[in-house]
Amino acid sequence: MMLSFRSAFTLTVCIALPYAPMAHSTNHNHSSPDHSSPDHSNHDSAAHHHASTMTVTNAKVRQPIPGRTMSAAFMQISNQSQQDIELVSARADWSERIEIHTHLHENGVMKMREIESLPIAAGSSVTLQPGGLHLMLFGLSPNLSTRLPLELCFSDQHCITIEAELYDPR
Ligand SMILES: [Cu+2]
Repeated sequence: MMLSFRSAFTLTVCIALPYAPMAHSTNHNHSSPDHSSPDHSNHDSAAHHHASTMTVTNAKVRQPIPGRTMSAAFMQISNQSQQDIELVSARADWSERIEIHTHLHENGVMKMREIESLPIAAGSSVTLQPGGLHLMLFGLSPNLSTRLPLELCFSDQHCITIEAELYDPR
């Protein structure tokens, strides 16, 4: 168990490094809101208010094991717009770095992998949960409050700030 965890962590760091220095500034320059989806020009005003179309429920941060500075966050993200939107980054002042992770089975071993973005199809929702998709939290502050503001940024260049609840799984 420990062995597979360590190797997954090493793998994660290797994948993460190229992206780390530019996490926020250059990630999603390609999607300009002015002409992102010409095909919905006939639709009504909803397309111009992306921020309110992403809703997050049941956001939780797992209390780290004492002495550790790494943990994970879980939540359900719903996309109520008429276009596919991706979660591209997350940040918080109580965590040095946050990555989007998924779990994969490889040779019977569960491994974590960083993914560059998390697609959420129009009108659907995605659940981040233990053993599956999650936000990986690195460099956690030693004294976390029970309610943790967390900023999520999406491919339509909108960011929302939600509040995650600290919970103890043990
Ligand atoms: Cu992870």
